[in-house]
Amino acid sequence: MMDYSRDDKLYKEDLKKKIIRLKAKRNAVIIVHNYQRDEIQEIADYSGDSLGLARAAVNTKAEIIVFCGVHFMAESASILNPEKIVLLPVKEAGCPLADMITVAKLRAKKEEFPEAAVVCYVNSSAGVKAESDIACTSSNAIEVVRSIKEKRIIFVPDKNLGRYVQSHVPEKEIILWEGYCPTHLRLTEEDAVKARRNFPGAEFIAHPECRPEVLKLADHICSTKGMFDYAKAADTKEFIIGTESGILYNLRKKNPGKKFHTPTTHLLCANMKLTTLGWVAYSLENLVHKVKVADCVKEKARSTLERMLDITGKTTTKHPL
Ligand code: CIZ
Repeated sequence: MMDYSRDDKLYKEDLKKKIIRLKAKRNAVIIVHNYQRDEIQEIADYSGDSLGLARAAVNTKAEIIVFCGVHFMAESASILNPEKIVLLPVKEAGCPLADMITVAKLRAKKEEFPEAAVVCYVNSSAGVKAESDIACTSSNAIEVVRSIKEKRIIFVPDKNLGRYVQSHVPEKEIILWEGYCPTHLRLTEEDAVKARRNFPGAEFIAHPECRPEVLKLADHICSTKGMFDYAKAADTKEFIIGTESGILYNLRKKNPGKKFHTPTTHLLCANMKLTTLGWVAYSLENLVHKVKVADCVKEKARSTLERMLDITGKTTTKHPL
């Protein structure tokens, strides 16, 4: 039995070897969100945004999916793969944005606007998905909203993403929800101005969950997947990245000739950082924590996710170990 409280380099190497052994024994796959710790990115079979990871979960032949991310993501993987075991290594890894909406409050809003369609950002619970017509991620939100026949749309729960989508789809009337991502909100206009001053040759790429005054200062606004595509294709050699700083690991790895800066050291999601190598090994060894979705919402939430998957392209990146 390993002492999971240790944190030295040799111990981490031992843990990685143990994870590889356990993965083979369990026929498991490790899928990792872009915002996870560097040490977790290093053991990823697949890394990406929630849309890419949802697709990876659907396509894998493995029997067990170890989902290194937060609860709503693992829940989506489980909904889309009812026959597979989905493990979330740290059961407390939640999402404050997803917690800013409840099923009861969404039902009340639907009663207020009965003619409106409901689009839910994937950062929401299975219950909220079950009450919605279609899901979206930040990489396909505009495409999803454009695809809807209704003119009025209740967009939940991120108001900054909703506002950003509205600016691209003026023909729709978007009713915003008062939710936000506390990590992205921590990036202030002052931080962005300072970063632009400190790195005058860099392009500033911001995530649509950022404040509108920050988005006004950006050269380019996109999802994490969009950030990988943009950084790779651009002639520019230096970038300021306005999203959770875990993304810097793979941006740097995939673009060795380019420089990436965080505009502030505060862009850390505490929930994303809960997952460690120790927890992944523990999770595989003890088959915990199994993510289960209540039968009463599973089917409805699945249709909401599948409607999104049906209209958007393939986005997963494979990282062989
Ligand atoms: O969709 C995701 O995974 C999130 C939370 C952000 C992004 O832009 O990828």
